[in-house]
Amino acid sequence: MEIRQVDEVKITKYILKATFEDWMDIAENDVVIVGAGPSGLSAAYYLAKKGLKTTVFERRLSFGGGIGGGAMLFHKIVIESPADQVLREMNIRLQRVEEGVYIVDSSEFMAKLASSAIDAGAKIVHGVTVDDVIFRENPLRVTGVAVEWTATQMASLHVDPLFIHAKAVVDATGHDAEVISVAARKIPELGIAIPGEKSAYSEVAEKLTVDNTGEVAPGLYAAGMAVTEVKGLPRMGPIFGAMVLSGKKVAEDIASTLLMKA
Ligand code: 48H
Ligand code: FE2
Repeated sequence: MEIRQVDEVKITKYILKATFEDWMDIAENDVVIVGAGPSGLSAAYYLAKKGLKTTVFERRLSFGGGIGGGAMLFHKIVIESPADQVLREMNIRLQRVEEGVYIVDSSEFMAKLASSAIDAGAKIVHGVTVDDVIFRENPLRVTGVAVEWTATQMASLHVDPLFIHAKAVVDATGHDAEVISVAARKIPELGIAIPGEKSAYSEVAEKLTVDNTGEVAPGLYAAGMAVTEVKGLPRMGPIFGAMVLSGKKVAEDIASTLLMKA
């Protein structure tokens, strides 16, 4: 077998050139999604499918957020209808356990969610933490995010972030609703009060989470567990239908706003 020989410096230059071309491109977006968990990846899939330029920033070097850890590290996740339709679209195999209730392998769930979002056209960048937002007055609006390397943050280095524009920012950071929390604290004019998530009540939590998904301030949206935190809703435990449907709903809300304006 003849393996093509590539000089070390060429490897360096190809990587740098392609990386910076990408960063130049993703400095301006239709939508920035913070977090590549189930809600963020579902949102990215549906937004990209509608032709919106969508970038996902993920703090870790992996996909799936809480999917991988499952419940107490067990590798099965429960999904209920109608979220099974979304998983079927992505060729994720489901095991029916009762009418409208299914079990899915966590590894297959996260791998196919991520590849579906990427194939639809979303860009996912790992190792980047969003630690602030950009805003404008008159009219008051969130217009983007501040990004920093996760590694820089872990090393507690004093490094300023870079700024990224987006017509819509989605907080899909999970239980802590990190982006909305920072916006609520640093831009009190937005009038965001965060009551915090309630204890488990799965039967009602799934529907409440999906129904309350959407815009929390102009330009700033909540999806997934960030919704329960921001709206004071109960948690549901390791059942993920609402996460996927919340991602789908936020994508539909944003698409209807952005595509109407266009
Ligand atoms: C960049 C960030 C930042 C940041 C966090 O936690 P997730 O899986 O979030 P959801 O809402 O899509 O799914 C929640 C689900 O996993 C869950 O925990 C459920 C259903 N719990 C129910 C219960 O009762 O406990 O994913 C969030 C992702 C993660 O990958 C984080 O690393 C990432 O966001 N992230 N990325 N900048 N500031 N904060
Ligand atoms: Fe959780």
